[in-house]
Amino acid sequence: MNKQNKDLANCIRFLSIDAVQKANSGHPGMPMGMADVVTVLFKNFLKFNPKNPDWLNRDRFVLSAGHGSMLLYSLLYLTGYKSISLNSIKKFRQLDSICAGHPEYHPKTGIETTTGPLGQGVANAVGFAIAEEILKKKLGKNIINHKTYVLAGDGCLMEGISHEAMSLAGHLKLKNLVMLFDNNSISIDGPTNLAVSDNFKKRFESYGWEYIIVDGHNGKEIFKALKKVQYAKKPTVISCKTKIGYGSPNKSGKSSSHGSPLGLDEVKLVRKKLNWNYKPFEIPKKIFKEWNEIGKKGQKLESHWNKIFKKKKVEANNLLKNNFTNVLKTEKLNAIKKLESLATRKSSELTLNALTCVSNNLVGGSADLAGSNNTKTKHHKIIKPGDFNGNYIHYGVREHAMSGIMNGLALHSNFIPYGGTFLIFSDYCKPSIRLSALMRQRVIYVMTHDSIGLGEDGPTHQPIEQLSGLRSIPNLNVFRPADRIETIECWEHALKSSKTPSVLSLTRQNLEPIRKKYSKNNKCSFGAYEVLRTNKKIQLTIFASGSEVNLAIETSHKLAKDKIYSKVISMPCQDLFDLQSNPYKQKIINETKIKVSIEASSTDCWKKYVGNNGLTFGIDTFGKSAPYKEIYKHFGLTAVNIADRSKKLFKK
Ligand SMILES: Cc1ncc(C[n+]2csc(CCOP(=O)(O)OP(=O)(O)O)c2C)c(N)n1
Ligand SMILES: [Mg+2]
Repeated sequence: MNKQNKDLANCIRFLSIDAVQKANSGHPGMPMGMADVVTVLFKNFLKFNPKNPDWLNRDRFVLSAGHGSMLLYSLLYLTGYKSISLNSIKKFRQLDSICAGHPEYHPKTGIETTTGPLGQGVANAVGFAIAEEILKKKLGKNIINHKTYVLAGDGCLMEGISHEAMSLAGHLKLKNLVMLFDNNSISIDGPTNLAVSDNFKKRFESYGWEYIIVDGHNGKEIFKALKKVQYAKKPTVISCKTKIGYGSPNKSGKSSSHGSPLGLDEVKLVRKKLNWNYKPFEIPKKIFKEWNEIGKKGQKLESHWNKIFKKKKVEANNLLKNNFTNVLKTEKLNAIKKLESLATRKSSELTLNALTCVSNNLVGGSADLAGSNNTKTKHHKIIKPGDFNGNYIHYGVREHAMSGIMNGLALHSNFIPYGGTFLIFSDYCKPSIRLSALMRQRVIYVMTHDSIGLGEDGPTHQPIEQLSGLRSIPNLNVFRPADRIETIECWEHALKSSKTPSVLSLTRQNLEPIRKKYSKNNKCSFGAYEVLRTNKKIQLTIFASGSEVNLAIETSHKLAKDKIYSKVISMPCQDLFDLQSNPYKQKIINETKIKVSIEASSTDCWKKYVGNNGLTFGIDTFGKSAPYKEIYKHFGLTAVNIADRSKKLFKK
């Protein structure tokens, strides 16, 4: 590194060291090790404008190794982002500081995504890169032509999600994706050779990536590699041989610099070693100015870009729009005209069929289950290697990466990604679903084969605890529609929820229609509503969702014959119901003392509705391998059994 770059990089090092020291917690090693690499990237290559962090055509910089968050905060502060002040850096890891322990996504801040769970950022970056390519096709390459850089560590690359995501990236030939691999051969437990002996070069090359190895402290080598990737034909990894904790006489190259403050004595020694004669948090004016100049370069780039964009602004804005209301209204009317027994996965396909007829930014896909999840319609165009003129991604059997990639697609601009798998495999998606919710991203998970109703595939494929688990994730709407109309309404709500991801839990088996009259209102948006009442005055409330609403209706009629009158509440979304006004909730829940619930799944999340006097009909063991009607019988999920047992509640 030349003197100027060394000074610039040392600003990052010392801000990181000092912030971690002050917080008395955090990870100094990575920022110290990668400071040289990111200095060259930000100074010479990265296209960004701190004055407009959300500039559409900016290069995306994703810090997948989120524990090195101080590296990102230092860069954002030094280059002039308003979001990060020196004061917030001094409050690193403190309540409500933007400089949180791990980067937390906020629009217009320069923090592109929430990272920390290792490997997620790699999948997000693949999503950004796909989004860039699709948008480029839509708007033209003089308007969209940015790169996505992702900084990943040994940990990210050990995680399975990175294998999935990088394999797909190579297959699709995402040439604008660049990984900066912090190849320091250290993780928490010590040297990585305790656990890994991958040949990285062979690994990346087998994915179809270009592999460049550089000394991560040699400015010229870093520059040369970054220059080369500007003309890449494939995704590229720049494998940066670095020293974790660079500059620390006693801790560099050791895992002891990974995740704890260096300690005041060691910090003094680092200052001496790197010849940094400034106080904690002090950035010498001259170097600070240089960093600021680097930040200012982007303003010119963006104003030049704006001139080109202006000519196409109306067209572009139209292309970025999502308008579904009319399509879905027509779809509801069509459904009423043709009432038939349908699986909700099929109803979802019909809805998608209508949605994909009109222009919008839906990007569909499935993890190798397109035909089972019914995610692909005849209007879809498939995204292929090097050909992004499409709106459907065959993710392959890569559920985790699919979910992380969808987060990237949603974060990038105005795309609404949806992706399918079996509900049981939501467990393979969970870490990314959680991040969709935490980041408030409109990602739609289409999860079919949602209960024992899938039948013969047996207990390995029959979800039991999945719905309960998903429902307990904050800011995630879990929908389980009961028929075609409900499926349309759940899709509508999911599409309109710009700050909340959704799971659509759909059946494999056919269901009889429940809603037979057109209603303008989206009843599913209330989370729960009445679908049947056998008398004006009732003694029993029966809650059910999805495939069990019909069972609830059958049970309710059966009980009426014995003069036990009830109402049936379809509850397609517990999360939304819990947000309703108190009077609405009281009306639904507290009309009768005695309540039962029916859902072919874990009964946990129904207990709060039925209370102590009620019964929950469901399954709290593993499922069974058999034709589905037999499994329902086996678990007592029949109108006869439920009616009999409910009746007993009145004899006490
Ligand atoms: C999914 C996940 N598992 C475990 C962790 C805990 N963790 C944080 S950093 C780290 C080691 C990462 O090693 P590396 O990427 O090489 O980072 P370095 O030590 O080089 O900074 C681990 C295990 C995590 N953040 N995410
Ligand atoms: Mg490492």
